[in-house]
Amino acid sequence: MTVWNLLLVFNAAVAETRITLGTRQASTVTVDLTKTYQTMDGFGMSETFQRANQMKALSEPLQRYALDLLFNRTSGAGFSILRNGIGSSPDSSSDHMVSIQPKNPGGPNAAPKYVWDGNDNSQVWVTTEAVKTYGVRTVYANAWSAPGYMKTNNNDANGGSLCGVSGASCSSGDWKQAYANYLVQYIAYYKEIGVEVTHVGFLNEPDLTTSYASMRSNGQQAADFVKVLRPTIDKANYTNVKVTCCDTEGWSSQQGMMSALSGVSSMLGTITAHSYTSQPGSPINTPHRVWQTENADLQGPWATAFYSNNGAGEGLNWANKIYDAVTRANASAYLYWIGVQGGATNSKLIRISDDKKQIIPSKRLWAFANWSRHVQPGAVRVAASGGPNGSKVSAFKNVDGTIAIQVIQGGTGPGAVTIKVNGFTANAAKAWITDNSHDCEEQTATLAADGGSVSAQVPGRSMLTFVLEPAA
Ligand SMILES: *[C@@H]1O[C@H](CO)[C@@H](O)[C@H](O)[C@H]1NC(C)=O
Ligand SMILES: *[C@@H]1O[C@H](CO)[C@@H](O)[C@H](O)[C@H]1NC(C)=O
Ligand SMILES: *[C@@H]1O[C@H](CO)[C@@H](O)[C@H](O)[C@H]1NC(C)=O
Ligand SMILES: *[C@@H]1O[C@H](CO)[C@@H](O)[C@H](O)[C@H]1NC(C)=O
Ligand SMILES: *[C@H]1O[C@H](CO)[C@@H](O)[C@H](O)[C@H]1NC(C)=O
Repeated sequence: MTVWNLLLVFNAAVAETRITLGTRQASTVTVDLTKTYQTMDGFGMSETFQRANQMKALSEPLQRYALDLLFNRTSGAGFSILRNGIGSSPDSSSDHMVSIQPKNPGGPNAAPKYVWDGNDNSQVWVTTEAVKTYGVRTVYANAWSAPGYMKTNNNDANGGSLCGVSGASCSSGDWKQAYANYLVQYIAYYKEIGVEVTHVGFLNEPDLTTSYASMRSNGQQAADFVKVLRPTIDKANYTNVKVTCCDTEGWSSQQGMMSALSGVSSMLGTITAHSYTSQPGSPINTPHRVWQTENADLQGPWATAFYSNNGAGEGLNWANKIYDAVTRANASAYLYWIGVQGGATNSKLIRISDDKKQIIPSKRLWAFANWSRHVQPGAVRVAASGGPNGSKVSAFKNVDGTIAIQVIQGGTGPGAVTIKVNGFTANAAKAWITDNSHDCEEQTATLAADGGSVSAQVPGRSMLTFVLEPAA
């Protein structure tokens, strides 16, 4: 018998085994480290619009538990990005974010009258904890609007535009430079307390007018302001702070603003978009990293399941949404709307009970955890293919050399999975499972004797994360 005949026999035997074992047959995920995609910045959420005040009002043990669930890489989601709101409101009533210059100083050229309460609606507390206790390095400060007196409608709510950008002239004058100075002052206040703001945004959903802080802008108007903001930030020596744009309501509306922004591309750092009116299904045309900065199941009744009836708030759905943004739309970051707050909707990942005596994490949090604990800032996405029928697979090479692989099994069939990373020898491997009954719990992963592959069982409707350590 020749070698070729032997191989044929071997293959026939494998085929037969596959038929016999059906869904229990091992399937292989192949990872190719030579085929690289985007670099990751991380995963995160926000505690803005006074949600941080709700956290701060909890008992001390519950505060710690909530912070651990958000930022701890061992016992929580290990989030690496915090998105803060830069206030624009004249007061702190209701859930308003108060401005650092609540009153008009007397025109765009008057000496500024900044006011800093050192608290920023408890965002100073959350940010300091995130950065100093848990090592979060990416702080995104994002304004929903300029203060009312800088705008065409003289109100920080209800839309209106920044005075001085194309098509927005005001009798009070051109406020572009004053707004840029204002944003730099916000960065400076955080610098004074030892927190580096790494990204700054001057718009939120500029394609939507709302009864809360909101400011309209098209691409041209955003470009007009970027031309003033970037040099103002540089002049203040915050040259490492990246300017983001534009946190549109949906992915395709952001794509629609890109051509008008092309003239200021070199002044932009990161492209940001939300997922409410259109989902991140394809890459935005830009040389910059792209972040999905806000999404949530805003109205759905509070749901904690990983999988129940495919409801919008279920963990498996969120594992899939993150997968789509990262693998189909090239997103370098994925942020939920709110981390911790009270109330009966799914607009947050973790609920404060009505009596404020409990903190209840949903499986959405653990779906995020499967990504954010193991895909660290700076990780590069690499090619991954294969996996059990009905599954989605992705893989990343971390800066420390470990390889993180996600297998989302949306189908009901359980099975064994073997991971092969081409050209990589592992000396250790771990796997963690999340499903209806597990929250990122460690699962047995078997490393082949030669370090060339690792295998584990994947139940139906679950998500498994593998981490492979390189041999020295
Ligand atoms: C994906 O993003 C990276 C930057 O993070 C960029 O270099 C690459 O061209 C993008 N790919 C596509 C298809 O847009
Ligand atoms: C994170 O959680 C682990 C496990 O509970 C704990 O030992 C560790 O101290 C926590 N880390 C921080 C920074 O609080
Ligand atoms: C920025 O740095 C330069 C060089 O170190 C220094 O001369 C200048 O005063 C700094 N400007 C501000 C606003 O801190
Ligand atoms: C994969 O699952 C689909 C339905 O979920 C089924 O139609 C198809 O035959 C399956 N393929 C294999 C190779 O089992
Ligand atoms: C993924 O989430 C599940 C719970 O939904 C959890 O059991 C599992 O430990 C998570 N895995 C990781 C790596 O965080």
